[in-house]
Amino acid sequence: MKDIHQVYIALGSNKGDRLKYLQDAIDLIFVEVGKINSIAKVYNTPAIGFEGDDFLNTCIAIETTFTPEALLTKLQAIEQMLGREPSMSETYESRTIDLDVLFFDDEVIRKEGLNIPHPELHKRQFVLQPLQHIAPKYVHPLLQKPIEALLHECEDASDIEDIKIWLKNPSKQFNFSTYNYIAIEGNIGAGKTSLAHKISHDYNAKLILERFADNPFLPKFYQEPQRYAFTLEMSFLADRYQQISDDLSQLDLFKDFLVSDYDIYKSLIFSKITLPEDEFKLYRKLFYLMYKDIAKPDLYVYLYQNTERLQENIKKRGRDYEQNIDSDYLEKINSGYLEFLKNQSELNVKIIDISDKDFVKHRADYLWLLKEICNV
Ligand code: PH2
Ligand code: MG
Ligand code: MG
Repeated sequence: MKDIHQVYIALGSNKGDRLKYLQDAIDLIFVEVGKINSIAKVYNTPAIGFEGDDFLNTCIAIETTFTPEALLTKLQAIEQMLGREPSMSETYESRTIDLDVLFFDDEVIRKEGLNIPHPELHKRQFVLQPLQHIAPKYVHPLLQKPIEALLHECEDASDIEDIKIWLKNPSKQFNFSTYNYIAIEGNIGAGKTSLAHKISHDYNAKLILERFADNPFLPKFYQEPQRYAFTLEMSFLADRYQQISDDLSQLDLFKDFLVSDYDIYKSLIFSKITLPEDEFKLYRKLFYLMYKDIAKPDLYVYLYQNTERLQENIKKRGRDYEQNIDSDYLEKINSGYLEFLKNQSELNVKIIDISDKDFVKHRADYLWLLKEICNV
């Protein structure tokens, strides 16, 4: 995954429906920029540095993969969307919304138009007060003091007031709390692992990943399918069985649910394609013996991707032994999955067509996918 940066942003509004502008800005940041980790209380504050109506101010902690420059550009675009007018003078003016980057990891950036940490933040109650609420121990990378100390020392004596109305975190619209165990399935190259990673990171789930990388039979199988199919399927089955039973028995108290990038049933789907009939029958007997005492996911997500895009993804990730997979083989696997899913009455299955989406590249596509997964 790309580098994830921890960023603090100050929000202010002193024009129009101030509270709504703050909420709209947070909602847009969530969609356009990244996950919102925390939102401070909202304070009513007198305008500092110019004559104007009182502000509402708050701060948020977010995560983003953007560079500081790209982040700044995005935030300016959001200010514009929310009716911020370009400033005509050197002095401050009233504004519907102001979004300032306070900190970007522990970086110090001093460039034309890009000043991080924000050069004034330690002099302003309207920044320090909300910031202290969400990040009291965060150490200012230049002043080398935690926010709580900066607030304590701050000479700005403005009269600021907690308005006791809370802003909402837009990530709450996705409700994963009804699930204990979500399995993400899909063809080779559909993006199962990327999605499982993102969900586990964003929603505090324990991640279970298929350990195919160290399966010594996989490269051999792609070279000589007939010879290695049975061995390969057996070793996958043994491994998946062991992993799933281990992971499901060691519940992690600090995680909210489990998310895996496979479901054990894939063993049967693949073996039906790779094994001759008689071997498949033997395999199936063993499979069901193991399958019956394994916990099933309470949500089974099948990511449908078309063959062309699967081939592109397989190229992109560049695993040597995967480079010559036939499109025919991929199509057989897809049909195998769909055939299996059609006959599942006990599993809660969601088939999601992602053939015109790229949830790794576009956050909007990722959020669309979360909505598909969570909407019951
Ligand atoms: N922002 C300013 C100048 N003055 N005063 C308050 N109370 N709140 C602000 O957000 C604020 C300000 C420049 O951005
Ligand atoms: Mg400002
Ligand atoms: Mg600004």
